[in-house]
Amino acid sequence: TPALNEKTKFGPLADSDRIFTNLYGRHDWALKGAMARGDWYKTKEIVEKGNEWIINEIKASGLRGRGGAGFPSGMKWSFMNKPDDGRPKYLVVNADEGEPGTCKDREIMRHDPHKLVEGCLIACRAMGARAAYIYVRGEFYNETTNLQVAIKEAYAKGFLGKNACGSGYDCDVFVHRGAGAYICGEETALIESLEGKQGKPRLKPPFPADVGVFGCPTTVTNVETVAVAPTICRRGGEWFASFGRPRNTGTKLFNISGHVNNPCTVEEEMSIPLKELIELHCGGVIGGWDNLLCVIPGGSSTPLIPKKVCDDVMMDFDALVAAQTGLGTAAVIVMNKQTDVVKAIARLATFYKHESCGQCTPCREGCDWMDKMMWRFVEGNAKAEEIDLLWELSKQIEGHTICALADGAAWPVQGLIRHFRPELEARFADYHAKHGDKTSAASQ
Ligand code: L3W
Ligand code: SF4
Repeated sequence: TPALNEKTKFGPLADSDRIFTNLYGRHDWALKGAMARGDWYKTKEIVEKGNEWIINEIKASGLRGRGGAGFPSGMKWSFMNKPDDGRPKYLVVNADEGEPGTCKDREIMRHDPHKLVEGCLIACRAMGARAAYIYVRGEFYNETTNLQVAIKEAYAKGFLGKNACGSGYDCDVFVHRGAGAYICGEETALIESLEGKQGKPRLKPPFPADVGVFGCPTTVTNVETVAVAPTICRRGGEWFASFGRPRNTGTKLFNISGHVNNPCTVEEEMSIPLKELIELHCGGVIGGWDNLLCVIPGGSSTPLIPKKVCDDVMMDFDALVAAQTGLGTAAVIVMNKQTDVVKAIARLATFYKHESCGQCTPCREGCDWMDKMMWRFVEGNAKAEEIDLLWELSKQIEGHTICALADGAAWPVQGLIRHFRPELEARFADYHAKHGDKTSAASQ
């Protein structure tokens, strides 16, 4: 373990407190290895305890959705506990991990698929669902294969299917592969896609808990959220809640990429300081902490934060919202001072423009305009007042569309303007000094 700096409050999470013990590929991901690590242990008893007991443990754990929104999981699962109206209920696991920088669910399916499969049974029991669909990103071919093997093993042992684990509860799990569209990670687009239609988001309400897949009550939830449920039920909600701080509890997978010496996916305690996360597990920033420029803390949709914020910020929902960003998927993208941050954000603008499904005018047209402006900003061929124009454009997009893709497109641009306005202005001045009196208008 590397030496910790004096600000350290946390230290590394003990191996005995890790849920994902196989993440680093040290063991057998198949059933034998999984059972040796504690998966499928006393699952029958958990399922027999019933929906209220499971939901109460999840509520006690303080678990919040790990897909980006951080919605309280116990509450979300309890939305399914309505009087039976004859419609079947479904669990849909969102494994369409497309958020740039994010690869935690991929690691779970690759190295710990049984945690997800067991989690499906427990979550289904909690919601009264008899079937779970795992919607996997199309590019995750090998992960889908592992998952399918794990499901097959679970059926062969009687852990799934009729009378799952001998509990008297019938439950099936199916895998469905996506076809590589980012928007299909949005829950209602995912539902449309699962139904065989184009992945275009639906208006909410009605929420999927009322009208979901095939018109039936559905909970769409992230891989990590489902995969931690068995351990929470075995060790108790209070155990999980003992990590982190109120409203921000538990352990959490973090993906750290970009300019660090050792990019990795690691499980840590929620609320760990960002600096400590990077120094403990990634061998620090390339060129040292003082060479840090900024960090995108939660996948590409979350606005960047500059070094002075990174110095002290904790990695949790509330701390990052207070820092005008978000925990998102906890995919930390580190940029050091050798980065052209304007170009990095322009690259993201192109991504969102490409992935917009085109239903909403502010998203379809706005993402295109943001992309055009951002690439002119990269060149420097713009006027200082256009920074305010871009800000205004991003505000016209944010909150005015069917789904959160458009917000996710607007926020990175806003983060850049919020923290790097002087750099943008200097870039424009430099461009005009080199190219004489040409203005941006001439290049449009
Ligand atoms: C019933 C109500 N259900 C809310 C449910 C709702 C959903 C969940 C959270 O966006 C964010 C987005 C991305 N009755 C309900 C209700 N629900 N009120 O609760 O809903 P919501 O609308 O807060 O969020 P969302 O639509 O799930 C997700 C951000 O995540 N993000 C995305 C990352 C991408 C990935 C990936 O690639 N895996 O996760 C990153 O920041 O911007 O803000 O289930 O139905 N009254
Ligand atoms: Fe489609 Fe964008 Fe509207 Fe979402 S916000 S529904 S991606 S056009």
